[in-house]
Amino acid sequence: MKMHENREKKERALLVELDTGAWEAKPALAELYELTRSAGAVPFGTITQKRPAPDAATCVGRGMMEEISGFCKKYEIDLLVFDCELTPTQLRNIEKISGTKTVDRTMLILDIFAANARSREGRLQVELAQLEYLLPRLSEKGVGLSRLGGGIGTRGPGESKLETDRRHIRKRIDVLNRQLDDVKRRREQQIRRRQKNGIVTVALVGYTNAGKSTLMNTLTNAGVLVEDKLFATLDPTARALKLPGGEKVMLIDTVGFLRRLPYHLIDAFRSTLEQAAEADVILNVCDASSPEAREHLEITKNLLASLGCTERPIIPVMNKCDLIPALTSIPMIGEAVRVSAKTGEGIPTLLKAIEENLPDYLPVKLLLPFSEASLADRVRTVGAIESEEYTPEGYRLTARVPPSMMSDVWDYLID
Ligand SMILES: Nc1nc2c(ncn2[C@@H]2O[C@H](COP(=O)(O)OP(=O)(O)OP(=O)(O)O)[C@@H](O)[C@H]2O)c(=O)[nH]1
Ligand SMILES: [Mg+2]
Repeated sequence: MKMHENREKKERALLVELDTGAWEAKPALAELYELTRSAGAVPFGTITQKRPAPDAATCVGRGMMEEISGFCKKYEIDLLVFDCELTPTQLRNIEKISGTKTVDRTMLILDIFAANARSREGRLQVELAQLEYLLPRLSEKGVGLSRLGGGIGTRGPGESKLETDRRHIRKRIDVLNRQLDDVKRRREQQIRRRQKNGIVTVALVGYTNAGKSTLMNTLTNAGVLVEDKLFATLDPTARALKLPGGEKVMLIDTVGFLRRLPYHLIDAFRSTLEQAAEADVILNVCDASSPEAREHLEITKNLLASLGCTERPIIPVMNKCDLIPALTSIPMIGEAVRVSAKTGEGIPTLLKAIEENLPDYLPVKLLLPFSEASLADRVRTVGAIESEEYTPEGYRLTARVPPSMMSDVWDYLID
Protein backbone atom coordinates (compact mmCIF):
# COMPACT_ATOMS: atom_id res chain seq x y z
CA MET A 1 0.00 0.00 0.00
CA LYS A 2 1.23 3.45 -0.89
CA MET A 3 0.91 6.05 1.81
CA HIS A 4 0.76 9.81 1.37
CA GLU A 5 -0.12 9.40 -2.26
CA ASN A 6 -1.16 12.98 -2.64
CA ARG A 7 1.83 14.39 -0.96
CA GLU A 8 4.17 16.21 -3.29
CA LYS A 9 7.36 14.22 -3.66
CA LYS A 10 10.33 16.23 -2.55
CA GLU A 11 13.26 16.48 -4.90
CA ARG A 12 16.36 14.64 -3.78
CA ALA A 13 19.40 16.86 -4.19
CA LEU A 14 23.12 16.29 -4.44
CA LEU A 15 25.20 19.32 -3.48
CA VAL A 16 28.44 20.00 -5.34
CA GLU A 17 31.16 22.26 -4.00
CA LEU A 18 34.16 23.27 -6.06
CA ASP A 19 36.89 24.22 -3.62
CA THR A 20 39.16 26.67 -5.43
CA GLY A 21 40.19 28.40 -2.23
CA ALA A 22 38.16 31.49 -3.20
CA TRP A 23 36.02 30.89 -0.13
CA GLU A 24 35.91 28.40 2.70
CA ALA A 25 34.24 25.24 1.43
CA LYS A 26 32.77 23.92 4.65
CA PRO A 27 30.60 26.83 5.80
CA ALA A 28 29.66 27.46 2.16
CA LEU A 29 28.35 23.91 1.91
CA ALA A 30 26.47 24.29 5.16
CA GLU A 31 24.78 27.37 3.75
CA LEU A 32 24.02 25.61 0.47
CA TYR A 33 22.46 22.82 2.51
CA GLU A 34 20.13 25.30 4.23
CA LEU A 35 19.31 27.01 0.94
CA THR A 36 18.43 23.69 -0.67
CA ARG A 37 16.20 22.82 2.25
CA SER A 38 14.55 26.22 2.12
CA ALA A 39 13.83 25.69 -1.57
CA GLY A 40 11.90 22.58 -0.63
CA ALA A 41 14.32 19.85 -1.69
CA VAL A 42 15.98 17.20 0.44
CA PRO A 43 19.78 17.46 0.50
CA PHE A 44 20.86 13.85 0.06
CA GLY A 45 24.62 14.17 -0.08
CA THR A 46 27.52 16.49 -0.77
CA ILE A 47 30.55 16.22 -3.00
CA THR A 48 33.57 18.50 -2.81
CA GLN A 49 36.34 18.73 -5.37
CA LYS A 50 39.55 20.66 -4.80
CA ARG A 51 40.66 22.32 -7.99
CA PRO A 52 42.58 25.52 -8.71
CA ALA A 53 39.90 26.75 -11.14
CA PRO A 54 36.58 25.58 -12.57
CA ASP A 55 36.64 23.47 -15.71
CA ALA A 56 35.29 25.51 -18.64
CA ALA A 57 33.06 22.68 -19.83
CA THR A 58 31.72 21.07 -16.68
CA CYS A 59 32.89 23.16 -13.70
CA VAL A 60 34.20 20.07 -11.87
CA GLY A 61 36.76 17.89 -13.66
CA ARG A 62 35.82 15.24 -16.18
CA GLY A 63 36.48 12.32 -13.84
CA MET A 64 34.48 13.91 -11.08
CA MET A 65 31.64 14.55 -13.51
CA GLU A 66 31.50 10.84 -14.30
CA GLU A 67 31.45 10.06 -10.61
CA ILE A 68 28.59 12.49 -10.06
CA SER A 69 26.64 10.91 -12.94
CA GLY A 70 27.03 7.48 -11.40
CA PHE A 71 25.94 8.80 -8.05
CA CYS A 72 22.84 10.40 -9.59
CA LYS A 73 21.78 7.12 -11.14
CA LYS A 74 22.57 4.98 -8.15
CA TYR A 75 20.73 7.13 -5.63
CA GLU A 76 17.99 8.48 -7.89
CA ILE A 77 19.06 12.08 -7.51
CA ASP A 78 16.53 14.56 -8.96
CA LEU A 79 18.57 17.68 -8.67
CA LEU A 80 22.22 18.75 -8.78
CA VAL A 81 23.00 21.93 -6.87
CA PHE A 82 26.30 23.64 -7.66
CA ASP A 83 27.55 26.17 -5.17
CA CYS A 84 29.27 28.34 -7.77
CA GLU A 85 27.65 30.25 -10.60
CA LEU A 86 27.54 28.11 -13.75
CA THR A 87 27.97 29.44 -17.27
CA PRO A 88 25.24 28.52 -19.75
CA THR A 89 27.64 26.06 -21.40
CA GLN A 90 28.56 24.37 -18.12
CA LEU A 91 24.94 24.09 -17.14
CA ARG A 92 24.00 22.47 -20.43
CA ASN A 93 26.95 20.05 -20.36
CA ILE A 94 26.34 19.00 -16.77
CA GLU A 95 22.66 18.32 -17.42
CA LYS A 96 23.51 16.37 -20.56
CA ILE A 97 26.18 14.19 -18.96
CA SER A 98 24.34 13.53 -15.71
CA GLY A 99 20.85 13.42 -17.15
CA THR A 100 19.83 15.35 -14.04
CA LYS A 101 18.29 18.76 -13.64
CA THR A 102 20.94 21.19 -12.44
CA VAL A 103 20.79 24.55 -10.72
CA ASP A 104 23.48 26.83 -9.39
CA ARG A 105 23.44 28.87 -6.24
CA THR A 106 21.96 31.94 -7.88
CA MET A 107 19.10 30.00 -9.45
CA LEU A 108 18.42 28.37 -6.12
CA ILE A 109 18.26 31.68 -4.29
CA LEU A 110 16.11 33.26 -7.00
CA ASP A 111 13.78 30.31 -6.66
CA ILE A 112 13.45 30.73 -2.89
CA PHE A 113 12.83 34.42 -3.39
CA ALA A 114 10.16 33.72 -5.99
CA ALA A 115 8.39 31.40 -3.57
CA ASN A 116 8.60 33.84 -0.66
CA ALA A 117 8.11 37.30 -2.11
CA ARG A 118 4.92 38.77 -0.71
CA SER A 119 4.77 42.46 -1.40
CA ARG A 120 4.37 44.00 -4.79
CA GLU A 121 7.91 45.32 -4.57
CA GLY A 122 9.29 41.95 -3.58
CA ARG A 123 7.61 40.26 -6.52
CA LEU A 124 8.79 42.90 -8.95
CA GLN A 125 12.35 42.64 -7.67
CA VAL A 126 12.37 38.87 -7.99
CA GLU A 127 10.96 38.87 -11.49
CA LEU A 128 13.47 41.47 -12.55
CA ALA A 129 16.36 39.49 -11.08
CA GLN A 130 15.17 36.30 -12.76
CA LEU A 131 14.83 37.92 -16.16
CA GLU A 132 18.20 39.60 -15.90
CA TYR A 133 19.74 36.28 -15.01
CA LEU A 134 17.95 34.54 -17.86
CA LEU A 135 18.59 37.07 -20.59
CA PRO A 136 22.23 36.20 -21.37
CA ARG A 137 21.34 32.53 -21.13
CA LEU A 138 18.51 32.70 -23.60
CA SER A 139 20.58 32.51 -26.76
CA GLU A 140 21.88 29.19 -25.56
CA LYS A 141 19.20 26.89 -26.72
CA GLY A 142 17.73 24.64 -24.12
CA VAL A 143 18.81 26.49 -21.03
CA GLY A 144 15.97 27.71 -18.91
CA LEU A 145 13.48 26.87 -21.64
CA SER A 146 13.01 23.17 -21.33
CA ARG A 147 12.41 22.92 -17.64
CA LEU A 148 9.13 21.18 -17.53
CA GLY A 149 7.72 19.25 -14.64
CA GLY A 150 7.86 21.82 -11.90
CA GLY A 151 10.11 21.95 -8.87
CA ILE A 152 13.21 23.97 -8.21
CA GLY A 153 14.39 26.13 -11.06
CA THR A 154 10.99 26.31 -12.69
CA ARG A 155 9.15 28.74 -10.46
CA GLY A 156 8.97 32.36 -11.43
CA PRO A 157 8.14 34.25 -14.55
CA GLY A 158 6.56 31.20 -16.10
CA GLU A 159 7.31 29.06 -19.08
CA SER A 160 5.34 31.07 -21.59
CA LYS A 161 7.24 34.23 -20.79
CA LEU A 162 10.57 32.47 -21.03
CA GLU A 163 9.72 31.35 -24.51
CA THR A 164 9.29 34.84 -25.81
CA ASP A 165 12.27 36.45 -27.48
CA ARG A 166 14.93 38.60 -25.93
CA ARG A 167 13.37 41.80 -27.15
CA HIS A 168 10.21 40.93 -25.35
CA ILE A 169 12.12 40.26 -22.14
CA ARG A 170 14.04 43.51 -22.42
CA LYS A 171 10.76 45.35 -22.76
CA ARG A 172 9.44 43.61 -19.67
CA ILE A 173 12.62 44.53 -17.78
CA ASP A 174 12.02 48.18 -18.69
CA VAL A 175 8.46 48.00 -17.44
CA LEU A 176 9.57 46.35 -14.20
CA ASN A 177 12.23 49.00 -13.65
CA ARG A 178 9.67 51.75 -14.10
CA GLN A 179 7.21 50.11 -11.73
CA LEU A 180 9.96 49.60 -9.17
CA ASP A 181 10.87 53.27 -9.38
CA ASP A 182 7.27 54.07 -8.54
CA VAL A 183 7.23 51.70 -5.58
CA LYS A 184 10.53 53.11 -4.38
CA ARG A 185 9.23 56.65 -4.53
CA ARG A 186 6.20 55.64 -2.54
CA ARG A 187 8.36 53.97 0.09
CA GLU A 188 10.52 57.06 0.40
CA GLN A 189 7.37 59.09 0.97
CA GLN A 190 6.35 56.61 3.63
CA ILE A 191 9.69 56.97 5.40
CA ARG A 192 9.43 60.76 5.20
CA ARG A 193 5.88 60.64 6.54
CA ARG A 194 7.02 58.55 9.49
CA GLN A 195 9.85 60.95 10.16
CA LYS A 196 7.49 63.89 9.86
CA ASN A 197 5.10 62.26 12.28
CA GLY A 198 7.95 61.90 14.71
CA ILE A 199 7.75 58.11 14.75
CA VAL A 200 10.90 56.57 16.19
CA THR A 201 11.92 53.36 14.41
CA VAL A 202 13.90 50.35 15.56
CA ALA A 203 15.04 47.86 12.90
CA LEU A 204 15.86 44.18 13.25
CA VAL A 205 18.62 43.21 10.86
CA GLY A 206 20.97 40.27 10.64
CA TYR A 207 21.88 37.06 8.99
CA THR A 208 19.11 34.89 7.66
CA ASN A 209 17.58 32.45 10.17
CA ALA A 210 18.99 34.39 13.14
CA GLY A 211 15.52 34.65 14.65
CA LYS A 212 14.60 38.24 13.76
CA SER A 213 10.94 37.50 13.04
CA THR A 214 10.64 35.35 16.17
CA LEU A 215 12.15 38.17 18.20
CA MET A 216 9.70 40.57 16.59
CA ASN A 217 6.87 38.28 17.67
CA THR A 218 8.17 37.99 21.19
CA LEU A 219 8.60 41.73 21.40
CA THR A 220 5.29 42.75 19.90
CA ASN A 221 3.10 39.66 19.71
CA ALA A 222 2.82 40.74 16.13
CA GLY A 223 2.10 37.41 14.57
CA VAL A 224 4.74 37.83 11.86
CA LEU A 225 5.33 34.76 9.72
CA VAL A 226 8.01 32.59 11.34
CA GLU A 227 9.42 29.59 9.55
CA ASP A 228 12.47 27.48 10.00
CA LYS A 229 13.44 28.30 6.48
CA LEU A 230 15.71 30.85 5.00
CA PHE A 231 14.01 34.00 3.79
CA ALA A 232 10.75 33.47 5.58
CA THR A 233 10.67 37.24 5.54
CA LEU A 234 11.27 38.97 2.29
CA ASP A 235 9.27 42.08 2.82
CA PRO A 236 9.86 44.51 5.60
CA THR A 237 7.15 44.38 8.20
CA ALA A 238 6.51 47.04 10.76
CA ARG A 239 4.78 46.79 14.13
CA ALA A 240 4.29 49.07 17.06
CA LEU A 241 6.27 48.32 20.19
CA LYS A 242 5.68 49.93 23.59
CA LEU A 243 8.76 50.12 25.75
CA PRO A 244 8.61 49.77 29.55
CA GLY A 245 9.14 53.52 29.94
CA GLY A 246 6.06 54.19 27.83
CA GLU A 247 7.84 55.25 24.62
CA LYS A 248 6.24 53.83 21.52
CA VAL A 249 8.43 52.90 18.62
CA MET A 250 8.00 51.25 15.26
CA LEU A 251 9.77 47.91 15.09
CA ILE A 252 10.79 46.90 11.57
CA ASP A 253 11.59 43.33 10.54
CA THR A 254 13.83 42.89 7.49
CA VAL A 255 15.07 40.22 5.12
CA GLY A 256 18.09 38.23 6.28
CA PHE A 257 21.60 38.60 4.86
CA LEU A 258 23.72 35.89 3.37
CA ARG A 259 27.22 35.59 2.07
CA ARG A 260 28.10 35.94 -1.61
CA LEU A 261 24.75 37.40 -2.48
CA PRO A 262 24.01 36.88 -6.17
CA TYR A 263 24.72 40.09 -8.04
CA HIS A 264 21.19 40.29 -9.38
CA LEU A 265 19.72 40.34 -5.91
CA ILE A 266 21.81 43.06 -4.35
CA ASP A 267 19.28 45.70 -5.39
CA ALA A 268 16.39 43.76 -3.94
CA PHE A 269 18.25 43.49 -0.66
CA ARG A 270 19.32 47.08 -0.62
CA SER A 271 15.84 48.40 -1.11
CA THR A 272 14.44 46.55 1.88
CA LEU A 273 17.48 47.46 3.91
CA GLU A 274 17.27 51.13 3.14
CA GLN A 275 14.27 51.19 5.47
CA ALA A 276 16.40 49.63 8.17
CA ALA A 277 19.24 52.01 7.48
CA GLU A 278 16.87 54.91 8.18
CA ALA A 279 15.95 53.52 11.58
CA ASP A 280 16.85 55.38 14.78
CA VAL A 281 18.18 52.22 16.44
CA ILE A 282 19.37 49.04 14.74
CA LEU A 283 19.37 45.60 16.35
CA ASN A 284 22.05 43.40 14.78
CA VAL A 285 20.57 39.98 15.56
CA CYS A 286 22.63 36.82 15.29
CA ASP A 287 22.22 33.16 16.12
CA ALA A 288 24.53 32.65 19.11
CA SER A 289 24.36 28.89 18.71
CA SER A 290 25.87 29.05 15.22
CA PRO A 291 29.60 28.37 15.01
CA GLU A 292 29.73 31.33 12.66
CA ALA A 293 28.00 33.81 14.94
CA ARG A 294 30.95 36.15 15.01
CA GLU A 295 31.30 36.16 11.24
CA HIS A 296 27.59 36.80 10.77
CA LEU A 297 27.75 39.78 13.10
CA GLU A 298 30.67 41.17 11.12
CA ILE A 299 28.99 40.66 7.74
CA THR A 300 25.93 42.49 8.97
CA LYS A 301 27.99 45.28 10.45
CA ASN A 302 29.87 45.79 7.20
CA LEU A 303 26.70 45.77 5.11
CA LEU A 304 25.17 48.36 7.39
CA ALA A 305 28.30 50.48 7.11
CA SER A 306 28.10 50.23 3.30
CA LEU A 307 24.55 51.57 3.54
CA GLY A 308 25.88 54.55 5.41
CA CYS A 309 24.62 53.87 8.89
CA THR A 310 27.75 54.28 10.94
CA GLU A 311 26.47 57.07 13.15
CA ARG A 312 23.40 55.25 14.41
CA PRO A 313 23.32 53.10 17.54
CA ILE A 314 23.67 49.44 16.55
CA ILE A 315 22.97 46.94 19.34
CA PRO A 316 24.43 43.47 18.79
CA VAL A 317 21.90 40.87 19.93
CA MET A 318 22.91 37.27 20.60
CA ASN A 319 19.74 35.28 20.08
CA LYS A 320 18.96 31.57 20.72
CA CYS A 321 20.85 31.57 23.99
CA ASP A 322 18.55 28.76 25.17
CA LEU A 323 20.51 26.50 22.83
CA ILE A 324 23.85 27.04 24.51
CA PRO A 325 24.77 26.14 28.07
CA ALA A 326 24.51 29.09 30.43
CA LEU A 327 28.19 29.42 31.21
CA THR A 328 29.59 28.86 27.74
CA SER A 329 31.33 31.93 26.51
CA ILE A 330 29.79 33.19 23.32
CA PRO A 331 31.40 35.61 20.94
CA MET A 332 30.39 38.88 22.53
CA ILE A 333 31.30 41.76 20.32
CA GLY A 334 31.14 44.96 22.29
CA GLU A 335 28.03 45.20 24.40
CA ALA A 336 26.02 42.34 22.93
CA VAL A 337 22.72 41.55 24.63
CA ARG A 338 22.11 37.87 25.27
CA VAL A 339 18.51 36.81 24.60
CA SER A 340 16.27 33.95 23.64
CA ALA A 341 13.30 34.88 21.53
CA LYS A 342 11.91 31.46 22.32
CA THR A 343 12.02 31.48 26.12
CA GLY A 344 11.92 35.24 26.62
CA GLU A 345 15.23 35.19 28.48
CA GLY A 346 17.02 38.53 28.25
CA ILE A 347 14.08 40.35 26.67
CA PRO A 348 13.77 42.91 29.52
CA THR A 349 17.49 43.67 29.15
CA LEU A 350 17.03 44.12 25.43
CA LEU A 351 14.08 46.47 25.91
CA LYS A 352 16.21 48.49 28.33
CA ALA A 353 19.08 48.61 25.85
CA ILE A 354 16.70 49.88 23.16
CA GLU A 355 15.39 52.52 25.52
CA GLU A 356 18.88 53.69 26.39
CA ASN A 357 19.76 54.09 22.73
CA LEU A 358 16.68 56.00 21.66
CA PRO A 359 16.99 59.66 20.87
CA ASP A 360 16.22 61.54 24.11
CA TYR A 361 12.48 62.01 24.56
CA LEU A 362 11.68 65.45 25.89
CA PRO A 363 9.23 66.04 28.74
CA VAL A 364 6.42 68.40 27.72
CA LYS A 365 3.21 69.81 29.18
CA LEU A 366 0.69 70.59 26.48
CA LEU A 367 -2.69 72.18 26.16
CA LEU A 368 -4.15 71.16 22.84
CA PRO A 369 -7.43 72.70 21.66
CA PHE A 370 -10.08 70.18 20.61
CA SER A 371 -9.53 71.30 17.04
CA GLU A 372 -6.08 69.66 17.30
CA ALA A 373 -7.49 66.20 17.99
CA SER A 374 -5.29 64.59 15.36
CA LEU A 375 -2.12 66.11 16.82
CA ALA A 376 -3.25 64.87 20.25
CA ASP A 377 -3.61 61.43 18.71
CA ARG A 378 -0.11 61.60 17.32
CA VAL A 379 1.29 62.54 20.70
CA ARG A 380 -0.52 59.52 22.16
CA THR A 381 0.76 57.24 19.40
CA VAL A 382 4.33 58.38 19.29
CA GLY A 383 5.07 59.74 22.74
CA ALA A 384 4.98 58.38 26.25
CA ILE A 385 1.92 59.76 28.02
CA GLU A 386 2.24 60.45 31.73
CA SER A 387 -1.14 62.02 32.31
CA GLU A 388 -4.09 63.23 30.29
CA GLU A 389 -6.98 65.43 31.26
CA TYR A 390 -9.94 66.90 29.42
CA THR A 391 -10.52 70.55 30.29
CA PRO A 392 -12.95 73.07 28.82
CA GLU A 393 -9.99 74.54 26.85
CA GLY A 394 -8.87 71.23 25.39
CA TYR A 395 -6.63 68.21 26.08
CA ARG A 396 -4.08 68.74 28.81
CA LEU A 397 -1.24 66.28 28.25
CA THR A 398 1.88 65.55 30.22
CA ALA A 399 4.13 63.45 28.05
CA ARG A 400 7.59 62.76 26.74
CA VAL A 401 7.93 63.15 23.00
CA PRO A 402 10.71 62.40 20.51
CA PRO A 403 12.79 65.46 19.60
CA SER A 404 11.52 65.22 16.02
CA MET A 405 8.06 66.10 17.31
CA MET A 406 8.98 69.25 19.21
CA SER A 407 8.37 71.68 16.35
CA ASP A 408 4.80 70.36 15.95
CA VAL A 409 3.82 70.81 19.59
CA TRP A 410 5.80 73.99 20.18
CA ASP A 411 2.78 76.31 19.94
CA TYR A 412 0.89 74.40 22.61
CA LEU A 413 3.51 74.17 25.35
CA ILE A 414 2.40 75.33 28.78
CA ASP A 415 4.58 75.93 31.84
N1 LIG B 1 15.95 27.61 20.11
C1 LIG B 1 15.63 28.80 19.59
N2 LIG B 1 15.19 28.88 18.34
C2 LIG B 1 14.88 30.09 17.86
C3 LIG B 1 15.01 31.28 18.63
N3 LIG B 1 14.64 32.32 17.87
C4 LIG B 1 14.28 31.82 16.67
N4 LIG B 1 14.41 30.47 16.65
C5 LIG B 1 14.13 29.58 15.53
O1 LIG B 1 14.98 29.91 14.44
C6 LIG B 1 14.30 29.74 13.20
C7 LIG B 1 14.36 30.99 12.35
O2 LIG B 1 13.66 32.01 12.97
P1 LIG B 1 13.12 33.30 12.18
O3 LIG B 1 12.56 34.20 13.21
O4 LIG B 1 12.26 32.90 11.05
O5 LIG B 1 14.50 33.87 11.60
P2 LIG B 1 14.74 35.19 10.74
O6 LIG B 1 15.98 35.83 11.24
O7 LIG B 1 13.51 36.04 10.73
O8 LIG B 1 15.02 34.57 9.30
P3 LIG B 1 14.83 35.25 7.86
O9 LIG B 1 13.48 35.87 7.82
O10 LIG B 1 15.02 34.13 6.94
O11 LIG B 1 15.93 36.26 7.72
C8 LIG B 1 12.87 29.30 13.56
O12 LIG B 1 12.79 27.91 13.49
C9 LIG B 1 12.72 29.77 15.00
O13 LIG B 1 11.81 28.98 15.72
C10 LIG B 1 15.50 31.14 19.98
O14 LIG B 1 15.67 32.09 20.75
N5 LIG B 1 15.80 29.88 20.40
MG1 LIG C 1 12.29 36.62 9.22
